[in-house]
Amino acid sequence: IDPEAARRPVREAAPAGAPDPGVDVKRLQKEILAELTYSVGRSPETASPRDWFVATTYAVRDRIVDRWIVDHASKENKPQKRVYYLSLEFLIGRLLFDALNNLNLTEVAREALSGLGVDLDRIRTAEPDAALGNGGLGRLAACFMDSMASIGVPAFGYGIRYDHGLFRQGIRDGWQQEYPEDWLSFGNPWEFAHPEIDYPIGFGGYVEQVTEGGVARHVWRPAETVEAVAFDTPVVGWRGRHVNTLRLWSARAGDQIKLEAFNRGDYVGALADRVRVESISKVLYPSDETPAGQELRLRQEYFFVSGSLQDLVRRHLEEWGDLRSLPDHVAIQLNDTHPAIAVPELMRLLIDVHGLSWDEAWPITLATFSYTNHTLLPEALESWPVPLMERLLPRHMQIIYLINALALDAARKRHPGDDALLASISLIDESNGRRVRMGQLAFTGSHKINGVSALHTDLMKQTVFRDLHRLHPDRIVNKTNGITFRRWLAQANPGLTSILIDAVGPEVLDDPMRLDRLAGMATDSGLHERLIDAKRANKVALARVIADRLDIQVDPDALFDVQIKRIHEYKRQLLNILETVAIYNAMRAQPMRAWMPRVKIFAGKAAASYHQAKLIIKLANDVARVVNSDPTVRGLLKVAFLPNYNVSLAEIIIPAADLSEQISTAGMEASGTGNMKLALNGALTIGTLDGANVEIKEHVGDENIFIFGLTAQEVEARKRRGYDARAAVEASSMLREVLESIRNGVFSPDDPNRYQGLVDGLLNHDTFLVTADFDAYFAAQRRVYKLWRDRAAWMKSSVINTAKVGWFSSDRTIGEYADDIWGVTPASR
Ligand code: B1H
Repeated sequence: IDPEAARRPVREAAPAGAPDPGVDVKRLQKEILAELTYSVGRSPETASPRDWFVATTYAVRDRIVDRWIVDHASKENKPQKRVYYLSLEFLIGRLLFDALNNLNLTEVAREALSGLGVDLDRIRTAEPDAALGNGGLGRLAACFMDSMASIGVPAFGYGIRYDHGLFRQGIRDGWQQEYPEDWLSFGNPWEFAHPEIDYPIGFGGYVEQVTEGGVARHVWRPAETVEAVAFDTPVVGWRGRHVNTLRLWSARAGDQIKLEAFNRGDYVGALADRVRVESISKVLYPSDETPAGQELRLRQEYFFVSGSLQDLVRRHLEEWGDLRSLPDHVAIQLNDTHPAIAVPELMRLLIDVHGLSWDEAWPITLATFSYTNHTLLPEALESWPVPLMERLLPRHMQIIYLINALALDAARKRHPGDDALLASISLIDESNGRRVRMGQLAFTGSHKINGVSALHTDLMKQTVFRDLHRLHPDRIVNKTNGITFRRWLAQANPGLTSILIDAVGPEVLDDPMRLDRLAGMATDSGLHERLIDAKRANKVALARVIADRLDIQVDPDALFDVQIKRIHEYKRQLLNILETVAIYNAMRAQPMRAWMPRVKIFAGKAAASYHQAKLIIKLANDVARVVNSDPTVRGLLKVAFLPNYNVSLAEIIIPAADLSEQISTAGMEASGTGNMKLALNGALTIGTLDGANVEIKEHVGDENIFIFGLTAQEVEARKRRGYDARAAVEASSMLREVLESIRNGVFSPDDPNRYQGLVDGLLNHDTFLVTADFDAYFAAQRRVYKLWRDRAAWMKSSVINTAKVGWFSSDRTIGEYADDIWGVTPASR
């Protein structure tokens, strides 16, 4: 391999979509056929779409591997500093079009396959949707991997290779059903198994003090050991310039104890043990914002953290020979507190295994780690019972106590007598049983702590980390989230992309800030027409999906109003449903008024044990059934709850959306990233001043977004005063009517009491202030329809949305992490 040649871009700026003159369609065709024959073992005559998908993936993967080897395998070529992104979730979705698009091979592959009588779009859907994550946090990790490879930040993503990703959601009689997800059942052509890359991961046991040459040392003697085995997926960046690695760990039982059991003839017992040990990497916890709190989850966290740290320490020693230089060459990002056990684990490795002193090890640890906080919801802040930690990770517990003692001593010196401060920064929560607080641990062990939007970062400083921030005012920084435009614009919406290329030039593919030039054309009627056509085609495609999956006919010319995200009370899907009922009532009362047709589209999963969220799904489906079968509103209003929301479904819904619902209770959504994807694709936002909505508003301008409702401060004040929902409902005749109809069983004639508890709950303790914001939300919806009637004005706003959200590219976000947190210089920014 000639490293220089392999590093050369596949092709410098050329319009997307045009076949690449440098790469022969015939050559790719030959390669696909060879893979089909010799790797898949099928003839073109008998190959299924899946076989073709696998063969195509192998052919594309080969091209990535050349560059990958250059980026990874040569010691002379080692990067100055690498980033290690530790995340329990990577919601990557399908990868074929990612790779094709980034290598500029999409059209070449389309032609190559079509010459073989195969439709690329058909085999695209044969790829399973890798759902190794719950929602925004996991998808962010996937967007970051794409951006790091694109702007040239040498990086490894480290996580778990779950056998089963997020459950598949079915809807039966309106109720969510969970079914196991099986993405690996037909193999995974993207990954390279490395059974030879394995590390022992210990659990339980005891800690021994040994003295060697007069020096006391701690040795952890685990009771059991699991092996972490590496599976690597290459992550190719834009134009194939850089390739990084997503290394996921799978659990494998070590064999020693087992052999003993076999020798005794107890092979059933030995196998049972193996199953138990290997269960660590079996399934993703579908909790999202409510930590599972189960021992298995803690085992997962330690398992992948320890494997990852052993791996990166080994690599560092091979490359640089001395652990004292670790922070010069390694930056470790903790994606929320899920990997926070990395702080004591690195201390353990440095001190117990590699012989450094505590005073040497601590500055290294602090300079190496940084931590991203993703939520302030009190119920989402991870903590583990001390007895569990002592039993499972006895050495780590000792180290945590010592970190805590030193931190508390230092704080006491600066703030003598401030017991409240000490209690709040302590790694141990003494208030309900003794628990280790993972947020305080991650903060104390990191040189930078970041929030994910400006508002969220401010609130972090005022709430959870108020006292830690007082002690370390230089640590908290903001890094507003971003999304990869390559997936969420170029791949998901090729129609819009080619219009944008015509309007502002192909350079927009490399530089999203160039979208800004579109603003000057915001009133161009020719542009409007093309955009309306492209959007309509996307809406027709979505309408087909709705018809296929739900047997509901929707009008592609209606306004598509979408709320797609995890189902959570704070995200307030309920507020949206209440408005739906209100407008339904209004239409029935005056069917002859000139209503603008609309389609309300919902999608999202609820945690399996989250009863209230599941009831909200049922309500959405109950309302849908009644509305969709009512002839009075036929052609005016349709409601669709699309099952099994995942990355692939998002790629269909987002390009077809007109209105984006971002209506969380202010102060509760840390950032949101769907809000960015929808605005980029030309949807207007109806939303609260929460998370990144605040910054989207600043970018697109007040006239091009529908903001309503209480601010975070006002929410705070209401709650402090004690909010009276009954009074609010009394004051709004419309809301009263809506709640009464739901409470009385209008939407649940088969079980008229179904929603009594839900409505009474709202009246008695409306924790998420749904009733407080209802009137403002309803009024904002009316502003939406006023603008929608004036299509030129609407399109102007839509164009400005697309034009002004270039800043929300995850390339920008990663650039900021690189500059301010990691100290890495991207090679291709
Ligand atoms: C976000 C989570 C999360 N914040 C616990 N917190 C989990 C917490 O399995 N668990 O225990 C899983 C996920 N996820 C989201 O992160 C925020 O709600 C969004 O507002 C934000 O955009 C996203 C990415 O920063």
